[in-house]
Amino acid sequence: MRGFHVATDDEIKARRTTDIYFVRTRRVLEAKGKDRVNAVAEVTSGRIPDSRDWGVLCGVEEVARLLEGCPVDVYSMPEGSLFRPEDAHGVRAPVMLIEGAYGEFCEYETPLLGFICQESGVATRAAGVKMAAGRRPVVAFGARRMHPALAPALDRAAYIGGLDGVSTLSGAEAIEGEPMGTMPHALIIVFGDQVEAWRAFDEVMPLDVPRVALVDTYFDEKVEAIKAAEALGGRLAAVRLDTPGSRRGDFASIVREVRWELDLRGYEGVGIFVSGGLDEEAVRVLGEAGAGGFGVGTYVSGAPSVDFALDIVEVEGRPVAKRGKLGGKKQVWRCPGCLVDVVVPSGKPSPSCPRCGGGTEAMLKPLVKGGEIVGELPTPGEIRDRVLEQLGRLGAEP
Ligand code: PCP
Repeated sequence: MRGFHVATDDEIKARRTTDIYFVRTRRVLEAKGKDRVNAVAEVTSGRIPDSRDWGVLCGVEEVARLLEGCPVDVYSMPEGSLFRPEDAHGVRAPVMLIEGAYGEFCEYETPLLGFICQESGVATRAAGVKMAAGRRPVVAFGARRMHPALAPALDRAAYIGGLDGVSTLSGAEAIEGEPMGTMPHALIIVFGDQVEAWRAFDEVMPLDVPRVALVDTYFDEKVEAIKAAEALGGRLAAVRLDTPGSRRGDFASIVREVRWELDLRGYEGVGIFVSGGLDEEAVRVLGEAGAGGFGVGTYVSGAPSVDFALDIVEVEGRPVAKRGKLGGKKQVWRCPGCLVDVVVPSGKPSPSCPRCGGGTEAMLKPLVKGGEIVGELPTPGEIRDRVLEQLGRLGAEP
């Protein structure tokens, strides 16, 4: 009897989360002796949510694990690669290719797309938030808005996209880091007194836990922020504002006021951390108003998926395609400087960059060969660094 309504690793590997029409397709092909037909399929995106022209590819490691043991070859852009739906000439740019007997990988389409559609959606929104925050830290607070079974995956995607930390224990494990957080209103309400609660937190928590006092439970944020600074002095790292919507009004002005009053009293070293219903624009505006850190939940963990699709483009070496797609196996060549892509048929020479005339690099790299994982699977931290480096150049684009 299933405790929670989630598929296990074994069920996902056993294609129990596939769509029935793939099971029927395989049966028909087997019955007609066509399941061994060699096919090349490509994964492309239609559009990126939030009218962005770029996305962050996430979920590649899980695709490798999904197809491990399946006698196919997979080529993929590395996890954390920025991708665009089309190249510089408007040609759809594949982020992944699968090659083998179609009957072998037919039923993996659903879970494969599930991994990269949702996680790339989350990683892309996280990247947008991180670009808005700049150097100010952003922590993923969104696990409570999603099914808990997804907490490690969504926190990992948020971190890979550029967020600086995650709030759940399983998410922290997934990124090989420590969970981050402050204190909930519940702590203050149980104590019935802010100062008593802040002091108890300071007394009980190990020294490596930053003292971030929540300052919006009962009184005005300015008043509580000053109280917290006076109560904890030099041990107070920051105050958190999670002002309820009914009292939020002009949140930037509230942040500015708290900043002013703290500085006036010599607490320039006390940061201001804000959370609650934040999106990219709010992070940008509140950062300019003096906020030094952010907790972002729903906007990232509930990000819309990227609409990746998997399409067969070659059968037995012959180019094929449904309407709207281009036939034949392809390679995506990227100018490492300009991040501009050019798609050409596989086997053709590498083109020069249409923007700077410089050389280009092949983006679709071997990930799985005959069911064996051959591609590099970097750590989440290494992938995140790669994302931030690319975002830096994206931000610098003319
Ligand atoms: C929670 C947390 C963030 C919210 C949820 C998650 O607030 O502190 O503010 O972020 P989102 O709004 O971006 O989804 P509450 O549950 O109001 O408060 P508490 O911190 O006391 O749990």
